[in-house]
Amino acid sequence: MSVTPGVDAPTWPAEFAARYRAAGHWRGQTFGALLRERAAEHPDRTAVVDPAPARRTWTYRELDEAADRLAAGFLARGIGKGDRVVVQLPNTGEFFEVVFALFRIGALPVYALPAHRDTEIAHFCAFAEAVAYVIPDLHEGYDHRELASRVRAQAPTLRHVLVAGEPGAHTALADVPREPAGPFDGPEAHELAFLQLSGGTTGVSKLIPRTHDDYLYSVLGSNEICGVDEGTRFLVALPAAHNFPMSSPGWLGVLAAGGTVVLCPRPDPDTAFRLVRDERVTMTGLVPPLALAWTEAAPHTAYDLSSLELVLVGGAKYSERAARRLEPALGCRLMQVFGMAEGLVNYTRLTDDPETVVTTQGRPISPDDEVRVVDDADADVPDGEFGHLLTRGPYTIRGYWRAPEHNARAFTADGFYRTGDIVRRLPTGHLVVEGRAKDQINRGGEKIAPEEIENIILGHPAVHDVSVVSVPDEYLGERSLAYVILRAGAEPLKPVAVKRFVRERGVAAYKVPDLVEFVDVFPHTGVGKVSKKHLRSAAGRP
Ligand code: AMP
Ligand code: DBH
Repeated sequence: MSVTPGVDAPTWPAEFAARYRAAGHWRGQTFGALLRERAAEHPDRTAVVDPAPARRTWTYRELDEAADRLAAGFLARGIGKGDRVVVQLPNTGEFFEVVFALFRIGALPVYALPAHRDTEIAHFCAFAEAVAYVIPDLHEGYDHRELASRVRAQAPTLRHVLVAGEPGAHTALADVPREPAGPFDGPEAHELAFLQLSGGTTGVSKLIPRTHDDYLYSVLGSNEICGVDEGTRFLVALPAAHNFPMSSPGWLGVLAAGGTVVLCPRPDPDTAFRLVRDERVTMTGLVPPLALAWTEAAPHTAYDLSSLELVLVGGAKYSERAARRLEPALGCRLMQVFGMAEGLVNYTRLTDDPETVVTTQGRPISPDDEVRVVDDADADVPDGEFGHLLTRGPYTIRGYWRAPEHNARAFTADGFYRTGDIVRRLPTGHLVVEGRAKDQINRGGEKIAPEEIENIILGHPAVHDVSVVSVPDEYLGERSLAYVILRAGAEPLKPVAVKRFVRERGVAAYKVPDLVEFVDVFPHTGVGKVSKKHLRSAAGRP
């Protein structure tokens, strides 16, 4: 089940690839080789700390060797180069053993989030034609083994379910044979490293194909901007599988620099602050609602947070008011980050003046990131004016995985990615995110495609039509609201019944509508399609 670059996933035209190599952006190194290099340089330094339930650590040598042995075990089980493996692990040490083992043999992790349920996992397994699915046994009280059994029944390509913990009906990860490391027919740096998930605007998440070369460039660039070095102790507070805590600068940046990754089982201030104190954490990345919760809790905490040097905040718009409060409350520096799993990442800089840090979402990592701000006809608008953000560059994909029709809409003919974000560019190059043109809800950094939820609600026998929109929320930034039109003569429903229906169809809990309202008619546009814009303004949104 091999992968053909340029066919399964569009890639950079040769002249661009040559330019990015010549500039030194693409270094020809794989993630596996990078870990090997760090392990050779300082084998005994701590790479990963998993504090819960009992503190476990991995030195660079231990992580490198564990990845080798597990890689050999995967090969022995018939998992090989180009195969897709859905990885749904929480923030535990096993996550790192598994993904580095897969990187080493050139199998591609498909990064599911712990919150994903039947609908999402079945889609990833089927669409990616995954051969294996890696899960925890129980996480936050939820039994992933049962989820795996249901998914397996519908996913013909899935040959292995591997469980970190008690395997139940499946195979224990610990029982994958750990042969001595062999020389592997590993990937080359220009080949794919993994498939990341898009937030999605249509019914299902698209898969984002990232290569070793392009991703490492963004990660090493992030390290430079954030000042990551071997003394960095980075707390992974968000799910490790998400692009932000992976690469901005994230755990991959920290491992690339020889620092220490500290895993946080839950991001609430009490759990996280204790870890900051115990592990002398210096850096972390948070979504705005968490940053606010930390800001509010910090002045009252008994834990010593003085090791914290830098907190990155991104994933959704961080209000200027909240941003102003972070540094005084936490006693560390703030950096805003505006990124996307498709590529482009912007940071405010440590050298920026304080006003720029609280009022902008930063500027691109690379001088070779091409940014255009355009009107509805794709004509450039002057700096300072609102427009659609388009981007192209050395770490922005040229197309989603096996999605030619969607790619034709999501990319311009000359390869710019249409981010769907509405921004303003300042003369300094800093971007201010002003809104969004794409049909998506950003619930505190968790992205929801309304269409996916609308399709589920339409399956309810009493529902005639539905439109899911965002409404402003003080804490999350946005929440979701489902306007529902019932069928004539249908039994009246309660909002809670609609929410239960969505939950029972098996989707991540953050996608269940926060609010449900029953209406007789939607505002319609001229062509008769539901006008999301009207619905949003009816709900008090511009
Ligand atoms: P995804 O495509 O799921 O990786 O999500 C990326 C999207 O998250 C961006 O296109 C923005 O819409 C949003 N986003 C990320 N960071 C920020 C930020 N700092 N401010 C506003 N929106 C953001
Ligand atoms: O929201 C995101 O996807 C995101 C935010 C900040 C991201 O992918 C990133 C930084 O790398």
